[in-house]
Amino acid sequence: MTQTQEKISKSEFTTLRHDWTLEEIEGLLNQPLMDLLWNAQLVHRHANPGYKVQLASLLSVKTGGCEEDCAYCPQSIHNASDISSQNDLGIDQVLEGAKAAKKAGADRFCMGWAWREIRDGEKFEEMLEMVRGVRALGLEACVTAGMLSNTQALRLADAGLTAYNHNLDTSPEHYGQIITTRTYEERLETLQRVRSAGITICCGGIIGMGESVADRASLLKVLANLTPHPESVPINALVAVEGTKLESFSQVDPLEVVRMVATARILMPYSRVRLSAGREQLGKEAQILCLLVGADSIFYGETLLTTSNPSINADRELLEQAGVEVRWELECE
Ligand code: SAM
Ligand code: DTB
Ligand code: SF4
Repeated sequence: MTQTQEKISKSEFTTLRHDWTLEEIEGLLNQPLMDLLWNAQLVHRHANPGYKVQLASLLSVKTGGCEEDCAYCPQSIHNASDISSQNDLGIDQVLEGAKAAKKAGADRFCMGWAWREIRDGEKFEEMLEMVRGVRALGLEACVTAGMLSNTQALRLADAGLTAYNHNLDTSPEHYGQIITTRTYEERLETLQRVRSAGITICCGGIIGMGESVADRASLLKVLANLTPHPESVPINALVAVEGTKLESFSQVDPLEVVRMVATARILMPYSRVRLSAGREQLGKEAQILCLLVGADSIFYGETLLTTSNPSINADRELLEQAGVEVRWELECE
């Protein structure tokens, strides 16, 4: 038995740790699949009894034209993706979207801005109003809009923002292959500002961008050693969009996503591990494995930001088949 397995089998499996080593995490990621699934399930069943799944809907408020050069992102001006120019959505449109998401059963409403960073002014005031409106509907509100200042974080907190999404995307070592216009350190500073303002952190990454298993372990190490752990951890599988620098990357093996989700669950027992982009390519069985071993949230609704996501009906069927509890009753109001 490896040292890691021994630790897990001693029913300390939901102890919160912030001192995971790279070797331990790689050991988990590389475990025989059956052992990893078993270990992750022990944690998942204990920390999240009932397999409840949070449904988070996404809406792109400001689409495309982003100055950052993220190699995977169709919204970057440095990529040649065909993002048809769209006007930014207004407060009413966003709140209509939030109402529809609530009616369809969503718990959280996430709003995205294709910005490198938040700038003060009319658009930020509108963002604050959107957050207030989403909260007034009784939904959790999440914003993803790039870097921010301390004052902006405090104003978002004051508006009632539940969570701020800012992903580390990959390991510190692989990061330079993917983004050159913003440093890893800047990302960590943004997360610290969000935390200091009292907003919960949604932070994860993407697999399938040419990284090694050691890179995946390294990303998970940074996440798991944040104190406290990020409250939400989105695990994205790359959606290789035409025109981006990663357009020719082949789809990641679904079992690699399962391994990443399972390991994230073991490392961060009480965080919400969100099975995020790339679900359409995963297939039903791999998604169910993810729900079994650690995913307790999905993005719900037919689009992510610019790419497609499984239909609401397909997700209802998936969750029903998996016997997973969700709150559909809202629809009947
Ligand atoms: N501009 C803000 C930022 O970068 O923080 C917010 C929006 S950005 C699109 C949010 C996250 O979506 C990225 O950090 C990345 O992890 C994920 N993402 C973007 N394009 C993706 C793709 N093609 N495949 C998988 N995940 C992607
Ligand atoms: C996250 O980690 N994934 C979501 C959300 N946070 C903002 C975004 C996925 C975007 C996938 C590509 C697109 O639709 O443009
Ligand atoms: Fe801009 Fe965010 Fe896309 Fe990077 S991931 S290009 S910051 S929208």
